[in-house]
Parts: sequence; structure tokens; C-alpha cells
Amino acid sequence: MQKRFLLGALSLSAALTLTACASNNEGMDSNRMHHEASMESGEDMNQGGMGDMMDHGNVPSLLSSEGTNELPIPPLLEKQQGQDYDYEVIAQEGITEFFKGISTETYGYNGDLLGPTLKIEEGKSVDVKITNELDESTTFHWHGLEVASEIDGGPSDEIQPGESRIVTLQADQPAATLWYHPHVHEMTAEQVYRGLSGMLLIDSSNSEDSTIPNKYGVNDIPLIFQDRLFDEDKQLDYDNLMDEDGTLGDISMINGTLNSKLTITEPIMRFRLLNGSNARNYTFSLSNGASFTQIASDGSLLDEPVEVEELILAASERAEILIDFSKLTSEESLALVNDEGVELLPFDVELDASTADSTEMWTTEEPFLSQEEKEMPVEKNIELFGMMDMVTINGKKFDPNRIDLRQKQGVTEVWEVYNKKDMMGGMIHPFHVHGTQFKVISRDGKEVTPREQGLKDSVLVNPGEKVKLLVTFPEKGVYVFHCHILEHEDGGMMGQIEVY
Ligand SMILES: [Cu+2]
Repeated sequence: MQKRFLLGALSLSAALTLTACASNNEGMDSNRMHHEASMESGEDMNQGGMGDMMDHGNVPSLLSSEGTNELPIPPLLEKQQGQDYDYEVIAQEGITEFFKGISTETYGYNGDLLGPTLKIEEGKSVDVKITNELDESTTFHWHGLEVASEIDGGPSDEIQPGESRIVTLQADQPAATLWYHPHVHEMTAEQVYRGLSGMLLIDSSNSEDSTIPNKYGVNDIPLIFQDRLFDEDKQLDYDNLMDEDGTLGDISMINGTLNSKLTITEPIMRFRLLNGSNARNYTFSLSNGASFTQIASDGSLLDEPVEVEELILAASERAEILIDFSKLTSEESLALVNDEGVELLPFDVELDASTADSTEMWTTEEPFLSQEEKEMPVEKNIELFGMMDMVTINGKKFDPNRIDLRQKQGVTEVWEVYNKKDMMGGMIHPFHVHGTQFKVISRDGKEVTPREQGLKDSVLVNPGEKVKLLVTFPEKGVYVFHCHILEHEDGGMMGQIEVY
């Protein structure tokens, strides 16, 4: 792990400029516009625009939040007393009232929809009893956690209805925002769509992580973004609603709730954003065009906090950000919006006039990548290709009896992931590898910007783009790698690597 240095207690308000940014404020009402806006800044080009995605069918616009429901915070999973395990997670059926007076059948962990947040202290291990109370088999995948393949919860790890297991989750990796969800072969998309997802946080009391806001649910807020399409009866009837290229809906759901708003009572807020959608890409910004601070990627804090005006997350990616609310005037409204200006999460700012706060900023001594790492030759080529049910990796569909790649435990290799365009132009594929947190070296030969200089387990790959990754597996075993558009994953856009 790289050494980090605290820069001292910088007031965030000094680091943030809450001035409106013209290019971000208006005219961002289409993906095409977004693409052009991105071209103006070199930094954004590395993250790519989403214009190309439009070539593959229409992406329905999300509806703005009406702000009628206070955002619920998933409860922290409570430790078991007097048991031979620490925590219990049960996959079960439930009923959720998304629409007044209407019962929608859903799935959840320990409840009707989504799951509680599981927090593990960095360096510690916990025993978790996992139980399947559904009528179909499922798996419990700990997305981003570098665990042994036997407990990774991949497609070969099914728990049958009525069965339980105890797994030991060891958190030998930096503080991060991870998540858990099912990964059962050809059923992942449906089970996630119906509601199976939860946050998994690695917490640290002895790093910079402890100096930034960390009061869970108070100034440290998990945000699980998902889009949904309901049928006429307001049910999540996946068989009828599904789209092989990724099921998209016009309803924005955050932490399982429609039309949410969040009341802000602390000046500096930390948000942990998870794109838990089956397929939708999100571009987040603030409605007044102000910048905010990205502090973490999927699997660690960034080498240094970086000020951004927008943030793109493909399905399964996470980021942590800080927003300073202290400079807002009481009349000014603020919301988290997407690139179409749709209000995803309006904020109701109720700050005490006397409240002031600051947070520690840090920088890292060593560069994100050493010269040696930058010059390492490519060892593995991964080609993502196709759409609908014709998706492949290196020309093949998933076969649980085939090993596609091999890599030695603890040895670092460079993977080059190429998103080959098709006749329609291609689409974004988010590429995810189990059992590892990797570094992104470059995009089309250009070194990544500071906002990607943190550990990752999922990476957005634009059509035609080649992304180089630095990959090390700490454990032996067989792991899957795949596109995280869940319908592509179920459609066979997945391979297996044996770590020996
Ligand atoms: Cu894909």
C-alpha cells in the first residue's frame, strides 16, 4: 500500500469553489451535448462521453424526483449475540409499497428490499451465515472483496433454497465502498432487478478514512442508484420487462425509494455512490454547477482528493465524494442531477448558521504508477464484443467447464481490455474482475487522470477503447471476469481465470 501524507486540516470550503459553471449548468439536456461538453476538457475525455451508447437503442430518460420521501438509510447489519457466527444475511421474498396502496413483490436481504450495510474493520475477519429462503437458487457475491474463490459467490457457488452456509470474510485491503449481490448463472440480472443488493463497507480507524466524515447515516451516506421499469400492475415482472442489452427504466430509485430527498444537517457530507443498476450509466453533477470532491474509487481512497464537476459511473462502479453545503445561501436549492438535468436527489439544507467544519486532505508520496509498472508488457488481451444475446469475450461465451486464462498468485500482470466496435458503433461495457482490486494504467495509451488513481474492480470501457489494467490476485482459485451489464453477463459475456 502506498504511503499517504495528510496535508493538514484544510477547510473544504477553501478547496471548493461554489461558482456556477456555464458549460455544466444549462444545455446538458442530451447525451450528445454531454459528449461535446466533455470534449472541452481534456480530463473528461479520458472517462469518455456517453454519446456512443445512444447508437444501441434509446435510453429512456429518468423522471425527476418529486422530493416527497426522506431518503431511507439502509440499517447497519447488527452483530449476532450468542451464535457461532458474527452476522446473518438471508435472501428472502418481500412486499414493497413503491406506489401508495400498491403491493409490489420484491426480493431483499433480511427484509423486503435491498439489504442492510455490512461493515468490516480493515484487517479483520467476520463469519457470516448466508441463508437462501427464496424458491430458487442464489449465490452471495462480495463484490470487490479479495476473498478466496470458494466463498466469492460466483456462478459455481450456488446455495439451494432452504440451505445455509457460514463464510469467513477477511478484509485484508484498504477502506472502501464495496457491495454484495447475487451472481447465480443466468439469473443474476433478475435477482438484482427484484431487489437483491446491499452495501459492504471496509472501515478503517487508522488511515485518512478516519479523518473524513464517517458518521454513518449522518454525514456519511450510502446512495444505491438503480433504475426500474414497472409493468401495468406496478410489478417488477422481469420476464416481461427484460431487455437483452440491459434492462432500463424511467423510474429512479435510490436506496430502494422513489422520489427521495435528503435533509442535510452537517456542512461537509460524504456520499458513497454505488451504481447498482442492471445497465444504466449515470453522470452525476450538482444542479448549481458547483464542483465537488471525489475522494475514493471502487476499492480505495484516491491518491489525492480531486475536484470534479461531474462523475460518471457505469453499472457496478462506486465513488465516494464530499460536498460542502456551508456556502449555500438558504434560498438556493441544490440537487444531485444527471447529465439530462434530471433531479435524482434534491437536498433540503438545514444547517445551523454557526456550523463550520473542515476535513483533512491528503496526498500520496509515491506516484500512482511506478515507471516500471508503466512499462510492463501486456500479458493478457481481453476483447469485449457484441450486443443483445450475441455478446462474447475473446469470441467466446461463458462455459463453466472452461478455463480461459491463467495467472500466478501474487504476480502482477498487465491486461489490455479492448471494447471492439460493431456495425452499430458499439456500446459501453463495464468490465469487472473477481478476486482482485486492480489499477487502471491507461486509456488508449494515455495515462489516467487523478480521478481514476485509486483501486478499482470495475472499469468503464468505451466503444473502440483499449484500457490497460495492472492486475494481481492475492488468492488462488478460479474467478470469473465479465461485463457488468447484468443481461450481458447472463448472456455469456463472462470468462474464467485460474489463479495458481
Ligand atoms: Cu456488456
